Amino acid sequence: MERTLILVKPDGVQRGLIGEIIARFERRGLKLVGMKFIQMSKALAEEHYAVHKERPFYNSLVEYITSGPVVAMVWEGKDAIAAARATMGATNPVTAAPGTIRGDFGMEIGRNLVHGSDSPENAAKEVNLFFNEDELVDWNRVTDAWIRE
Ligand code: IDP
Ligand code: MG
Repeated sequence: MERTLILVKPDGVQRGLIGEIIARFERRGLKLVGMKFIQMSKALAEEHYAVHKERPFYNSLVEYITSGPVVAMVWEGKDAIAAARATMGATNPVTAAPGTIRGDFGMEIGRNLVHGSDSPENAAKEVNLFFNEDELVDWNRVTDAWIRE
């Protein structure tokens, strides 16, 4: 079973899209195992986006992600990372497919509503960055037999 870190970014929160965004992961069949509503510090943002440190948009990215509260979540499932990223859509909302979160609600790459881990290695790092082990809930979902073969 794979886990992925998902963030509803500050634009998603400010625009009242928290429920809409969570619903898409939930109804897809991913299982929620952790969730918190936080204001990210600059230090947390810099660590989270450390891989982008040399990119020209790094400073504005840190500013964006710290500009208001975010919802941080851990979702679990078979191929959770790829499934979540497919549900999110392409990084640039203009080219993201309709039906995806970014394709349905976004207009610009710098306001693309959600973050999702992109590999098992980064997912493990990001989950640890945002959550302590005791904040992740191990629970049985009664519908699993109808979601997984
Ligand atoms: P991802 O969020 O789809 O994984 P990444 O390439 O990891 O995309 O980029 C991280 C975030 O940086 C994006 O979600 C977006 O908010 C921002 N970003 C990426 N490329 C650009 C750009 O060219 N201009 C401005 N912001 C960008
Ligand atoms: Mg990324």
